[in-house]
Amino acid sequence: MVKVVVVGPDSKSTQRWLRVMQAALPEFEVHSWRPSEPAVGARYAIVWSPPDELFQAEPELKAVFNLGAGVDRILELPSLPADLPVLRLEDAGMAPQMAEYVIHHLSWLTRGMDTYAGQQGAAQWAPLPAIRYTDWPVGVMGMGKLGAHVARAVAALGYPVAGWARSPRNVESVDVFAGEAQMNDFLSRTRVLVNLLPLTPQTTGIINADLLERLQPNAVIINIARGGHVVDADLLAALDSGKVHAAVLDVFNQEPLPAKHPYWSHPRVRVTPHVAAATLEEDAAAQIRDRLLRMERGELVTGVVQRDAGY
Ligand code: NDP
Ligand code: OXD
Repeated sequence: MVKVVVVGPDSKSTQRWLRVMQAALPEFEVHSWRPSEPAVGARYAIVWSPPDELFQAEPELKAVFNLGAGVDRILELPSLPADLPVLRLEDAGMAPQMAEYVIHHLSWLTRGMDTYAGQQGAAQWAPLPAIRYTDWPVGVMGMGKLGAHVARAVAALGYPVAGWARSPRNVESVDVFAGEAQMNDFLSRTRVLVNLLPLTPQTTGIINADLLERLQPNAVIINIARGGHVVDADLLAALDSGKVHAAVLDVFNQEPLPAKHPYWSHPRVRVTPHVAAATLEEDAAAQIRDRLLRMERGELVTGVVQRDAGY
């Protein structure tokens, strides 16, 4: 039987995914592995934030499956062989969660729910003027599996929506801008910036003072991709100067976010603990099972990371 090894960042996560994958892959011999345990001799690895030693212990691997969409934490491992195919989850139930997260926070701000929450405390009945969607142009950075879905969902509500990607593409109801050459046009029409880029050398620190300055006044930042996209000092300065009205942050340069970090207590920052879209066990297992079976039959699969591009 072909051997598969399951490896998480700690033994609790490893055991959870071991049970899920043993149930989903009855045709394979599925084992767990932790550093200091004997090697499994696996052909495939299914991982989330694995220790670097995995790739020294398991030299026979033919492919590694990431239990998430973002592969930044795997690609940075020094022992990951340069030619080992890395596969990531594509949507796998995360896109609807992302859309719900963005729409929740967006409409909280645009419909004045903060104001109504304050009014309730004072038993005040004071309707605000109706929303004008054109006052809230939304721009989504990253038009991949998650970004394109979020952009379409927000556009369906009536907000003007643009997207930004590396290469031009068609996304229904969304104006897509591409590359450095069109970045300024994208930013200058955007008030609510949603980040769904992968973390790569090109996108690290992309949400910095220069980018924030190019957005429309009273901007809103919704970062649901990676903390490494944001230069925290620049975002805090833009919040304090009023250039940025509010920030909704799900991901951070250091996770868990340190207790003393200014984001926790900033009156116009909302913090959530990296939950914008969780990996769903059944969807992830079904997607990985389908790809494993295809690979064993020698067929092509989607979701293979372009190592030179970093996503
Ligand atoms: P995809 O790989 O499907 O899409 C990436 C998009 O970003 C593509 O449109 C790509 O352009 C664009 N892009 C990449 N590099 C650049 C660049 N230098 N300039 C402009 N555009 C660029 O990723 P997903 O949609 O699946 O996931 C996006 C990210 O979401 C993940 O990498 C992960 O970090 C994050 N995530 C966060 C979660 C959370 O809970 N907070 C959960 C899941 C994912 P092109 O189309 O031209 O290739
Ligand atoms: C992912 C994540 O990349 O959960 O899937 O952050």
